[in-house]
Amino acid sequence: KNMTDPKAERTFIAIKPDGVQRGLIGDIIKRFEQKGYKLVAGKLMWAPKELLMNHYKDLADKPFYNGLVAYMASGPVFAMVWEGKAVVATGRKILGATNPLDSAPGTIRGDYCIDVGRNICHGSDAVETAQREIALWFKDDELNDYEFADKKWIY
Ligand code: 3AN
Repeated sequence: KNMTDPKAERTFIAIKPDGVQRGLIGDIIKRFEQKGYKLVAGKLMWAPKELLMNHYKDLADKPFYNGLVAYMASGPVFAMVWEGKAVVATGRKILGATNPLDSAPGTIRGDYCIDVGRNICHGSDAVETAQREIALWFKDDELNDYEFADKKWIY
């Protein structure tokens, strides 16, 4: 796989326990699919605390860190890898601003939530972060390498 191809950019998107509990998995997948991104991996997973602490290690000194890890461990998460042109930055736009009070209507957070501590979804904030997070949440053989049947309508 040619990872310098911009179309091969990948991001880690997770539907947090509140998103799963509220039945938003289908809606969130739909938004990435209809944009034209390709689902590379997906699984429902009750994440171990150690994985979540590692995932959020850069936030370890924040006052909300323990609560964040407890929230993420409170039920299963739907973890995904999405692929396509500028998917990291565009994926963040689809999610909306971290604080749902700042997220625009039409974004996932803008449409569905009001509390930063229950903001439904996670998306990698940079290409390097995405690589780290994908490796943390998925084994190599869980990442599916395939082509869309007819790409000319998407790119
Ligand atoms: P993002 O997830 O949009 O990259 P980060 O990395 O600043 O944002 O925060 C990671 C997660 O930590 C957020 N998605 C949110 O669930 C939680 N979080 C961020 N700020 C706060 C806060 N002030 N209070 C509670 N939880 C927070």
